[in-house]
Amino acid sequence: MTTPIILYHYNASPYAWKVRKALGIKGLAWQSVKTPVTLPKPDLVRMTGGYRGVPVMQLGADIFIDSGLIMAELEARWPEPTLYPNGNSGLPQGLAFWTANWFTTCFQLLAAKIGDKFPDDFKADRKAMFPTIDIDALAAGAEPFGAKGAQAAAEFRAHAALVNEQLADGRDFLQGPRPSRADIEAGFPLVFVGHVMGDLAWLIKGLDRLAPWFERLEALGEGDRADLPAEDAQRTAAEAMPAETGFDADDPVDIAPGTSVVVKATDANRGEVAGEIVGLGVARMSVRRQAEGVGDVVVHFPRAGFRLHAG
Ligand SMILES: N[C@@H](CCC(=O)N[C@@H](CS)C(=O)NCC(=O)O)C(=O)O
Repeated sequence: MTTPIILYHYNASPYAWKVRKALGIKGLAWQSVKTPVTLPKPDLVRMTGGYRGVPVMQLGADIFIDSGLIMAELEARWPEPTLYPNGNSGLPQGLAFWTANWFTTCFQLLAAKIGDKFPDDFKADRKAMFPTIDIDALAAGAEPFGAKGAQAAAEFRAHAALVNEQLADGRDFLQGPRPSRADIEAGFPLVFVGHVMGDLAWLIKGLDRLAPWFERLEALGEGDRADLPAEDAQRTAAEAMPAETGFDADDPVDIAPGTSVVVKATDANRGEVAGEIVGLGVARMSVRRQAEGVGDVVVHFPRAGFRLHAG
């Protein structure tokens, strides 16, 4: 029996949309464990040990953090149809770092438009997670020129124009006739504005290739979703053994297998995960920990964007 794919997420999460779109391109069946939008997220945190971001994937007793690492694991285990047609596998993964930058304009736009209506618990939660984004100033609208959020909108359009330009020769998807990771990365800021804010048209006015391209992307679906109670996901982990992990002795970080560590994201306060380092490689690091009521799990993190701290 193949290991079921379990995704911890919520529908409005654009980062989770990326993974759902990868599942759609691959036509995979998967199980959905819903998390709240703000803390507390007990079912998620029980498995991760403290990371509170979304999406997170569980395969047996292995827990994968971050949309990029999740898609890499999906590609490794279910290679066809590929997310990387024509051998384009390196830089399309790197696009995640570009579109994460583009995505900051989306949150700024949201705060500028409706930040004054954010529920208090949501605002406090996001302030704690993104201490560098001043939601109140954005909501108050300190713009020297134009309407509230005008400069975030202009910056959004500058990024979106790159996608429009890539589509200029009439191709269906960014790398040709087949959808790829590049489409997923470039699509997710549009998801936020389209799904969460509900008004994409004005922002992409004049960028005429974007709407039909985004419709093609949406038409790829999300694979075959079934809801799963969190307790069933926990039972799956309890009955499984974590996979073996490699340990690169030449890693720039000088650390012995089994050392106690704490792992944290570098871009925002997404929580800390404490455990014993059991895997280290150029693309990922893995920490073994005990999940309450479940037993041993191994939590996998990408190297880019996460750091090891003394445990
Ligand atoms: N680098 C992470 C970023 C994930 C992220 O920012 N997720 C948002 C949801 S779209 C989040 O964690 N929001 C706070 C939360 O859900 O608690 C990834 O690619 O998975």
